[in-house]
Amino acid sequence: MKKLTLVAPIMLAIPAVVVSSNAYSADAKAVMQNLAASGFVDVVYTLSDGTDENNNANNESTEDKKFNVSGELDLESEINPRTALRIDMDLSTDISSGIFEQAFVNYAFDNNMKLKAGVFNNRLGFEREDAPELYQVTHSQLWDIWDEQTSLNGNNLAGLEFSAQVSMVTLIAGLLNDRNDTAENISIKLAAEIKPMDSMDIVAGLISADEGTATDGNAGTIFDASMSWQWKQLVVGGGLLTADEIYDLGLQATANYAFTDDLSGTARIDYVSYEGDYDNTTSITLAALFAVDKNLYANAEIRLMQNNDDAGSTTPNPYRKVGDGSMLFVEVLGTF
Ligand SMILES: [Ca+2]
Ligand SMILES: [Ca+2]
Ligand SMILES: [Ca+2]
Ligand SMILES: [Ca+2]
Repeated sequence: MKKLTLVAPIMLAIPAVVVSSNAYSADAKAVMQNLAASGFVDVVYTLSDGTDENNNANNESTEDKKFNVSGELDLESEINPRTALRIDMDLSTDISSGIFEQAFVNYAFDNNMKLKAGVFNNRLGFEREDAPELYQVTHSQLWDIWDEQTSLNGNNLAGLEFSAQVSMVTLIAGLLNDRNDTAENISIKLAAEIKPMDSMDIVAGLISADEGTATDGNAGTIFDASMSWQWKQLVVGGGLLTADEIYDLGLQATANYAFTDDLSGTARIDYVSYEGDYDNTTSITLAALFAVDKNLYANAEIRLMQNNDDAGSTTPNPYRKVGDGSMLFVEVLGTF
């Protein structure tokens, strides 16, 4: 689901070791020799008609006419043919900067059985974590629900994930820290990735969590199923999500068409219905992605959002992921 193929990470220049050869073990040397660095810088300019979610007490948009800059520095190393390490650091100017997005050890028992330990991306859901992996600028409401229902930065999990591949099916079982970081609780993940053909991916599964009280914002166990399918220059895909509490049903569909090697267009619709008398929320996105140069991309998105609390509730929907209006995003993305 990468929006454009990213080049292989460049090798990090490692200064020559001048101390005695005993200073590093053979394993540590191998780690350094196999170290690869990659990352990105993401600049987004936002225009809002003033009715988005990010309004202050005077009902003015706090995102309107603002530049938002974030980035990431990733390191990856293969210690030996069976074992790989990866660290992704999220960087920005706010308090979530310098925090692990991912930090894990991946051990392969053989070609088909693997164990991952640490902090890592949640593979459930259609959309991936980072800007270079998205066709448009914003994440869908379904990804935003996963983000909110995981206490770590983004849609990420901490613990162990064991996977076993049998033919076209990979089964995944995870023993995780509680998704909401509730004391003395754990979360269990059960999922399957199915690849019926090269051009198609299907992922379905659940992550358990304690639903807590009716008002704590914890949605409990979430079930998610998504698929993507590529046919020539067209990629279509989408997903659905449901939870014990709060979210009755989330739906999302995306289509991306590559007009040329450098230019693609994307249309996305998402929809969420909620428990109780809150109205559903819908958004429609149209986006264009242009490769300006190698490793340099420009993206523009207009997002139309509907959130009309008219189902009889006098309190605004506290769980909604979009406002009621329209926003325009222009993005410059550099990768290395
Ligand atoms: Ca990342
Ligand atoms: Ca990230
Ligand atoms: Ca999160
Ligand atoms: Ca709850």
